[in-house]
Amino acid sequence: MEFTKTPGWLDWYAGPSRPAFKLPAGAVDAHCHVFGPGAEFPYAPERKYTPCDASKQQLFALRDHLGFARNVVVQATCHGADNRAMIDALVHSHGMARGVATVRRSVTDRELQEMDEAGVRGVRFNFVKRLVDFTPKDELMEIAGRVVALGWHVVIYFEAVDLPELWDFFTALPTTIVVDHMGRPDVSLPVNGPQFELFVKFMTEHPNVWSKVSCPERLSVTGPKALNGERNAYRDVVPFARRIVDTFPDRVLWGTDWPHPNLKDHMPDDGLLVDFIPHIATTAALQTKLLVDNPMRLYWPGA
Ligand code: 0GY
Repeated sequence: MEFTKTPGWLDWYAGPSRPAFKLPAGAVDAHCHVFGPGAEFPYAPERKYTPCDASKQQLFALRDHLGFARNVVVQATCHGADNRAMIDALVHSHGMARGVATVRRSVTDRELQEMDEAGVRGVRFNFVKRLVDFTPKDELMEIAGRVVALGWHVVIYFEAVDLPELWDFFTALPTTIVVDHMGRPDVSLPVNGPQFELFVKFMTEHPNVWSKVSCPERLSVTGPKALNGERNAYRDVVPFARRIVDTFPDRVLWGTDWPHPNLKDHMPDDGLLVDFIPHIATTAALQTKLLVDNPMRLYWPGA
């Protein structure tokens, strides 16, 4: 099937620079996606955007270029609950990728079991209104109750202003919870202001909550511009991500978010994104937890 990309939507950045920061051996890119290719894995009819294709081969080439060993491929909303493209990437990764799926309550136990065998380890609940239509919370709770038996976790994606309303639902989930992109704080507000304090409280009071300290390119107001010619892009996001890494070093993950859906203003150089890491995880010990120990514990326990 032929698909036409949503107008204004930027293509992912071909030819990323080589990072100056050398990733620790065994580093995991714990948040990335594949898109299609649409001719092989059609985009979902209910999607809110049509991306440009971003194949598993291109994802694996980026992994090798940047120096990662493994990927966690997260189901993107443009594929709805049709997980075939993501699962195909897992199956062709030779065990070097795990997945996070989107499922509906109609999913069968057998389908969940097959996903588990392919390497799926979680489901994603998305509350970002521009990306998805509303799914009733009782349906999501029912799904969480089923996947807990498989040892899976729930990935949640929401915006900071919505955390108060979602709090009771999130804190009732029976699984480990992984928050995408620190719950999307407004980084023009103070890092110790009420909005981000609520997120810190969420993690402090609930030891089953983890956070991806990823996506500075989406959160940043100052943008990719570096100071003094250094590779220090997205500086306004640093205090937020650094606070989470320093406070919860054993419950943080990092990912590129390649191929960066829905970006219109600028498309990040993934090499520059990797160079963001030492600004938020400032010691070798923190970097190893963020990039190796934590994702391995969650996605490849015992490996
Ligand atoms: C991300 C962020 C976004 C999109 C999706 O599944 C998706 O379509 O997650 C976004 O637009 O903020 O993590 O990929």
